[in-house]
Amino acid sequence: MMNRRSVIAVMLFSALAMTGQAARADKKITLGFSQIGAESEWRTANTKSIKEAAEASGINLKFSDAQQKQENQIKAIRSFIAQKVDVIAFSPVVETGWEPVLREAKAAKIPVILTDRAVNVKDDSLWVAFMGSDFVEEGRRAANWLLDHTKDAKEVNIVELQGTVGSAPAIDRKKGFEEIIKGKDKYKVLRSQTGDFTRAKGKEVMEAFLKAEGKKINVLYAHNDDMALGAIQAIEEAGLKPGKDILIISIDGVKGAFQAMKDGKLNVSVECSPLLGPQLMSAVKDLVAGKTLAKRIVTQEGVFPQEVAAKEFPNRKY
Ligand code: GYE
Repeated sequence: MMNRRSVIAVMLFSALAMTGQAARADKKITLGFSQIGAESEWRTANTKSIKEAAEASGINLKFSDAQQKQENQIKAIRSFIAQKVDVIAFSPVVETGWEPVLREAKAAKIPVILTDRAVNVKDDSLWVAFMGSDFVEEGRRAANWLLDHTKDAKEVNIVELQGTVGSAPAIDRKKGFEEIIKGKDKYKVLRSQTGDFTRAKGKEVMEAFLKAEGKKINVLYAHNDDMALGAIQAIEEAGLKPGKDILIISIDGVKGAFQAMKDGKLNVSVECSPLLGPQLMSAVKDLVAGKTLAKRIVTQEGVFPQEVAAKEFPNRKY
């Protein structure tokens, strides 16, 4: 049996604990987010989605732009740890090299959510959830479109513009595409090089492809729309017709790509949604409320060929 003193003590303690909880519920959640950069239309839309969703959900967002450098992302994450944010989220520019900083976050008991791109670390307990697209599947979708549209062709010579070296979307989009064309002899990848996901590099590398292979090229597979848009310029400057002389397949589904499809210069874009903001904010709130997140949260996406571009254009949100 408890004596009166301990009863009072227990009551006092619970009252204090309750005020503590109420105070915690009222306290604004702080989220540290390390973005890759502003390399593409996709990235710009992703940043906008995250900033708007944070604002709408009353989350205090500390946003940092790494200008496509891993070292800047590591610095940003370290500074979030020093500032004792509630949750850290980041879109890792490359897959490897994250263990030390993720261990520091874990030691500080700050949960880490990966958005858009995955990491390649042995210890999966270093991050709580990964939300984003299935890039291997996007690569397969791109190749399946090609198979469907080159049934009668005897020879299909492809050039590939890869994304950032070592990044999850570049590795996986290459893998998914190769998986589908593998063993089908008429499909040959003549050249494959990185265009770093930017328009300028996409143009530059396509110029080099054209110089080396000229009219042999039947297809361009670009790991994102921006590189395809840059390449379209290079193709036109070489006196060829993009979308006709060279079939062009890309990934993302940004407005610029829809415009190019409406103009007949791009043949298809496989959708990859950058609108991860709302999903991220609700995951952050769930985490702070003590809920367990699904380890893998996949985005729902489609494929948009040229024929539907004009009809879909007004519905596009990025
Ligand atoms: O496809 C590309 C961007 O990680 C899915 O990064 C993202 C990719 C996107 O720069 O345009």
